[in-house]
Amino acid sequence: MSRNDEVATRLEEFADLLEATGVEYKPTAYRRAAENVRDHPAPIEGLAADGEDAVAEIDRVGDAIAAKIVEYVETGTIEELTELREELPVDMAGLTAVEGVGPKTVGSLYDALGISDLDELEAAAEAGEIQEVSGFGAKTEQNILDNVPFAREARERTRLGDARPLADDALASLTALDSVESVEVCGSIRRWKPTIGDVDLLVASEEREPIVEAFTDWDAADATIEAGTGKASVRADGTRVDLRVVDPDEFGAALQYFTGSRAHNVAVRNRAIDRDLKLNEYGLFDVSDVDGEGVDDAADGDAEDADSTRAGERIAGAEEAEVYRALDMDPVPPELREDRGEVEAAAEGRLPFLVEPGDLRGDLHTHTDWSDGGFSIAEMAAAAAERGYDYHVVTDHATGPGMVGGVGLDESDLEEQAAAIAEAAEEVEIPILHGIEANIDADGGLSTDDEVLAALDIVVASPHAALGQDGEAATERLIRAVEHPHVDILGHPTGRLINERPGLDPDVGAVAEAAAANGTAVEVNANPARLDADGEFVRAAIEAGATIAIDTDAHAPRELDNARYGIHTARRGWAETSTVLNARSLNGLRSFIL
Ligand code: DGT
Ligand code: CA
Ligand code: CA
Ligand code: ZN
Repeated sequence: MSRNDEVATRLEEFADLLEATGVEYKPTAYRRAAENVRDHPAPIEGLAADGEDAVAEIDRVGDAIAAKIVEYVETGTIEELTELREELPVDMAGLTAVEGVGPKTVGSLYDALGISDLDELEAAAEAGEIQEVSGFGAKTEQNILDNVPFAREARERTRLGDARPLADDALASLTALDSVESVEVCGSIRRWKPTIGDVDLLVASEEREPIVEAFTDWDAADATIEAGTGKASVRADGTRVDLRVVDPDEFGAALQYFTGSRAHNVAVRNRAIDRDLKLNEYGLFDVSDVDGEGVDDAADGDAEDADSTRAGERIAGAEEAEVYRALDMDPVPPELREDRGEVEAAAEGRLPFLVEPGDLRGDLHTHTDWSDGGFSIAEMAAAAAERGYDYHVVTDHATGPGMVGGVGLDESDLEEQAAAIAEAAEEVEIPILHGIEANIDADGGLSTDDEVLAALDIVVASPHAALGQDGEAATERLIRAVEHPHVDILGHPTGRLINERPGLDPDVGAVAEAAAANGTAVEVNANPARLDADGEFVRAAIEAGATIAIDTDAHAPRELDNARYGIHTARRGWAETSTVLNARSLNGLRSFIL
């Protein structure tokens, strides 16, 4: 966490506490200031060293807030914040993670019932105490009950998009060490799950201590949780990062073991047992010559420990792929390791030819400063060309419900934009297609007229409002949208925001069938806050025979690099290169969107 981030987080906490205690206006000022501090290009500690005036140069940071920032950078605390925390000793972040619970609600519930954390909130709701508080009713209480589990999980798990860059940073610093022979991420992050509990890293080396030491000294490590022989855990940016160091000849087996998932590993281990072999984190062993006593040299002697030995003849272990091959399987890509048929497929030689990084030829869902993007058509298209794409598609927002602040384009805006696109196309090396992101109404209609849609190259239709409707309504809504003759791509189908809101809960099989039948592609929105459709939805789409689009929904050039998250999410859904619309040539794309 940069110091700017840290200061911004403090200011936001300040704003929440002020709001909870009933203060008006000030909270908004603190939140705006926080946002600008977070985005400010210069390190805040440098400005603070130059004094309050330098800090107050940041947009929306007035003298009072600047003084608090300097106080925080100099002393590590803000006196007024400390007082507010004492006045309202609650887990604000945890409680406000519950949809519908804001700082004001937290303040009222603390005053009335002394509720200070998620567990107390849930218990009070279960006991029917919340509906008795003035200003609250049975409906609010039920909402709280429904939303606590989501909030709890959100507090415990980190978004892939936050954890992956952290893991990459750790990988880079470990790779730089002389004694490191190989290093890999494992666990859920290697399987590219949308959220991860902790980051797991594996190093192959003959040495232990220098690596553990370098790891606990890693720049991003805020605290060491534990450090032992060949094992350590640190906290970095609020996320736990586990490191294990193993011998190079055991690296492949350890990688297989610690990548998981547990269910996948059970299935693979059973194949080993069927062959009179033993698979554990140390290797794959032939135990046919080992008698019972020989095996039983583990510390505690219970069943699992008894298996965790190096007894027997090692037949594989240095390379992960050789572990699978020795079990008569094709090596299974990590994204598939969820025990959803991949073990059988690998044994029968019918694993999918998964889409790979580098397969994409263009991005089909991007924004510009014509709607809520921050960059011009030419800047975005040039960034796409720089990334080696063959074409670029601009899909700014259409007007409609869910579009706040008039960011959406109407018919005449789109005519103007068509001319601007033609002009921009002269400046960049790749063709630019003109599309739109239309809004899917609550009942599945589009808030853009057919003639307007017909004039465009490509139509992405996405839900932006009414995301709390029930599953049945959501299913009908999305089916109607994919049946629309002008819709080419169903954009971020559920509208979820990971760890923030669950989004729609449609019958994915039914939506997938409709998408396949109508020649509408299902988008994997690669924005790491979305990853929508998720792996399960993609799998349903693939099984139904639908086409997949992997889009970043970029609002800035660097967001085009989020494509990696979309690719790996599509892989979790068994998507092959051939089923990915934007892995096709421009001609292939054109014939699909006709
Ligand atoms: P997470 O961190 O909650 O997102 O999920 P994972 O899958 O990364 O789980 P984690 O970090 O607890 O452990 C990493 C992998 O190591 C896990 O996928 C499977 C393996 N593993 C860890 N502990 C055990 C264990 O006690 N038994 C078995 N069979 N596998 C384990
Ligand atoms: Ca993990
Ligand atoms: Ca772990
Ligand atoms: Zn959208």
